[in-house]
Amino acid sequence: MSETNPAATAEVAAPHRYTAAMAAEIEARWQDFWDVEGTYAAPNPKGDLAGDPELVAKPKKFIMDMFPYPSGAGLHVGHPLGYIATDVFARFQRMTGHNVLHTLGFDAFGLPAEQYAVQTGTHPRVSTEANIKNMQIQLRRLGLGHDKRRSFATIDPDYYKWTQWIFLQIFNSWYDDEAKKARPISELIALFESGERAVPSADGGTRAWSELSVAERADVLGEYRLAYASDAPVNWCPGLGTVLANEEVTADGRSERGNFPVFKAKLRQWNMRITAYADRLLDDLDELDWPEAIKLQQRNWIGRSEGARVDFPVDGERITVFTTRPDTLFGASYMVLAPEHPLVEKFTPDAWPEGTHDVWTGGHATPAEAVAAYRAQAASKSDVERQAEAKDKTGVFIGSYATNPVNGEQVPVFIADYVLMGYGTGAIMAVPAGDQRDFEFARAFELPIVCIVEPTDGRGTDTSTWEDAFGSYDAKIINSSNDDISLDGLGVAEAKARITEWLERSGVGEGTVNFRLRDWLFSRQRYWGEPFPIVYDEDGIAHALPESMLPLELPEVEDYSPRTFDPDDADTQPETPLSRNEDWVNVTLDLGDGRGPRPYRRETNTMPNWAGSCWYELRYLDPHNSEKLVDPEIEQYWMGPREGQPHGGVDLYVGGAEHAVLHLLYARFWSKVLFDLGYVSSAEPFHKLFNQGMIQAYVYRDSRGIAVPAAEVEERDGAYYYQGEKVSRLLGKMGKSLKNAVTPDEICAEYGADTLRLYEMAMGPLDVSRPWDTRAVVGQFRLLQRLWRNVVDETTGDVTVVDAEPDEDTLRALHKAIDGVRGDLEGMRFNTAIAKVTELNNHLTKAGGAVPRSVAESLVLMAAPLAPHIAEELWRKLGHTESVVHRDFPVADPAYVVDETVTCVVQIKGKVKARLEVSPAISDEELEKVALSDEKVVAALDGAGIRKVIVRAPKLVNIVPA
Ligand code: ANZ
Repeated sequence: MSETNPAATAEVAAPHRYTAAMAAEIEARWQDFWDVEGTYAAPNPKGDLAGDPELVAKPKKFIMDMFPYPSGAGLHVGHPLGYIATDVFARFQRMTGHNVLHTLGFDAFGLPAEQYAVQTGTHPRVSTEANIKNMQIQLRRLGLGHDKRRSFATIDPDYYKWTQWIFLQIFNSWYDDEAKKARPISELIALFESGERAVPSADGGTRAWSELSVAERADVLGEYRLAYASDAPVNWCPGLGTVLANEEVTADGRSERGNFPVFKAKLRQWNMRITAYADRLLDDLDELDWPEAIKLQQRNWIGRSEGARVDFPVDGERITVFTTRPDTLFGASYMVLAPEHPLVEKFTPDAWPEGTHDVWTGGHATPAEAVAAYRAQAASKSDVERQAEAKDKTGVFIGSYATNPVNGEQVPVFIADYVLMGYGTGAIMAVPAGDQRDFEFARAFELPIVCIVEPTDGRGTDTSTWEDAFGSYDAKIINSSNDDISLDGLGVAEAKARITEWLERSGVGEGTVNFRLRDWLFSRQRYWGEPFPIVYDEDGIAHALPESMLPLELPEVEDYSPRTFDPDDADTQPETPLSRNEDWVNVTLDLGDGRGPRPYRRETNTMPNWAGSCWYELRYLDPHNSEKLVDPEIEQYWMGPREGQPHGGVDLYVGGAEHAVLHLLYARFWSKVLFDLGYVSSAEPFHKLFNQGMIQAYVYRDSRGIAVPAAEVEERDGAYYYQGEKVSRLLGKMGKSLKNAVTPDEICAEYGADTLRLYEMAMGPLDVSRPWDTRAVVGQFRLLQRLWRNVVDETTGDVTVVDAEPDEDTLRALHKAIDGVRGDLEGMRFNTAIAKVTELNNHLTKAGGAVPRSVAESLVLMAAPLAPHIAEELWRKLGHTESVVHRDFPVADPAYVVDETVTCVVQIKGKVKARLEVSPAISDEELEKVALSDEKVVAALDGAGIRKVIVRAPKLVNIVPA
């Protein structure tokens, strides 16, 4: 799809025309100038970045992008959409009296660099730093007004020193449920020592802290620390040699990458106790200015459910279940444990009880055999697959019965994979009449289905005729009474309250809140991540490194790849790359704890790639501080709470919606810990969040379905051809693999960065996805050419503006534009702002003649946030010696903003009786009032009553007299 490039064909007759060559020259010159001058430096109130006190005294704006991963592929035009938007916004804020902090760092730990290292032997640092350099060059060309003094990469030891430091603060803290905040672990130890707080023990008895061994104390504290190591069932993939996140496992229990089997294995892993913050993470969402869709995703992810825990006795022991519907307890006709539930062995007898139903045994001779076989089968499935709705329910009876506490009935206990160990208590009471999964299971295993809710859909109470469960919350409870309590006739909410009260009174259960949120698995068997600042002594007890030993730098290793194993050998264990450097792993250290130098073994896992992005906003504030993570006064200045932002935070954070739960939840959690411990005044990292849409691109495929280079496709009569062969066209993602990537460099070379910026902003509302169309870019280039021509003579290069008063028409056009553009930029409606600038520019072009200086200057100022290079150039040409960047944005004169009027015709019985000058925006009601009170109309009606008034605002009123 080639075309003639108007920019390239600069006419000799117009040597001062705005062309691609001129844009390139202007842009490079101002970029250099801004760098040298430090135009975008945002002064701090103190410290090494302190500066201009007048600027510091202004209200602040902290405007941030989700920082990029420096990929080897570089940027395509989709990537900078958000960066350009925040830049336009930041520039506008600078021009409206704010001290603006806007910068960009790099999120540089992560898998791709490591895989590249495995393949090529290049150290991940080398390839990552090269990628960062390349990206910096690409970004610089866009004219982004970043304060470069504040940029960093998460792989810089000066940065990850503080990531490790935060880890230590989290490790050395516990959550006080009463105070509802994190506190230093030393305070918990003091409470244990003084006896103010009982030391928990597994058997429920009491123990004195002084009598515990060092190892026992470590174990107790491990139950409280906000960062703790535990043996958790994780997805272990021997074929890849690593554990995987749930999202990396396919529906049939294999690795997304490589298609190897994945097993559930218990491995010692680091976790973050994010669950302690579930309530606060939920509550504080209310006050954030975030898209509702993202808030909803976080709420669902945290998943607060109110319900009850109920104990079902079994042979003197008990199984505790979590249910959201304790009101359905009378309908619980069997129980299910997750296959991994620790009580399964205990309740699995040697032989099947007398009269065990054949379908319950799975054909196995003994319960133990049945359990073992079923467990093996369940272990090879992912949680997602186990919960899949449309699958046949499987399970097996374990040979024991429990007692339903409300009616004393003996109910059989099963294991089934639809019950997950990681949720609630890992055990359920099954109510087939009310829960669809239980219903399907009951049908498959021929279990009783007791009707305990009166169906409202006419199906009747005979469950043998039902085709599915009746799960409604708007129905009455039936068949639910014992000697002590009756729920019959109650609605769900009331029945829940009543039965919960009864459970508590009878000592068999209690009301409880359950969260779907799980603790955050925080270790990876990887090389390219932050090392843990943790060492183990000879007894295997974990110790924190003292702050003086940070940063703990990544050691060199010979081989970055994970060790892989026989893919089918579930009994293997991962071997971390860091463990291969024995000199680094085994060390003698004096931790300063009074124990003197001792031998230790370092932790050899690394942190997940989310760690570095959990707190980077704070480091932008005070990037060179070697004493503190961030100076409190500086943090307070940029992030502290203020009116309308009760939890403080960044004023605007722009990024993709795909980070709804992971990054945004983790970052909120770390903020809250740092807030509780008194290191920051903001309890939330990001006050306002905005999700930009995606730039999509057409993907062209040949008859085999293979993508062909989009740039070489030709269009003929609505069909598309590549090398003469017809190809299909579909809108998709942009990327190298789809052969449709367009780079910002290409567009900058062809038209300049200002054109690219305008085009990206003009494509549509920022939050909507839009297709890239290279052919349309020229439209914005032409706008800039016209803007240039309104100020500069293309032949002589002279400035053509005149010191004359603009005419009334132009004044109206100007002030309307100012008013509109101001509102649009503030509201991030960049596309409509550009439309208004275009309209004004066209008005001037059409009016012909020289443009009055005052109008030209306003126009340039309005264009400055959007197209900063050409604006800076024109501003200087207009005779100014200071940069346009910090000039005041024009303010509209309200006298010229009011709409012009339109003429409204008032008819009586179809005859024109009056003409009114009214606002084009007048409402029907208002217009009717104005018309009926008009002198001429009153006179024409001459006291006659009115039968009907037909109003078509703003142009017509038709009155029908009585
Ligand atoms: C009895 C019952 C009757 C239930 C009924 C539902 C409907 P939410 O709302 O998502 O929190 N459940 C509890 N623990 C489970 C586990 N580990 N694995 C699978 N399912 C589990 O879901 C809570 C409900 O999911 C609980 O309430 C329980 O089933 C089930 F008419 O108990 B219910």
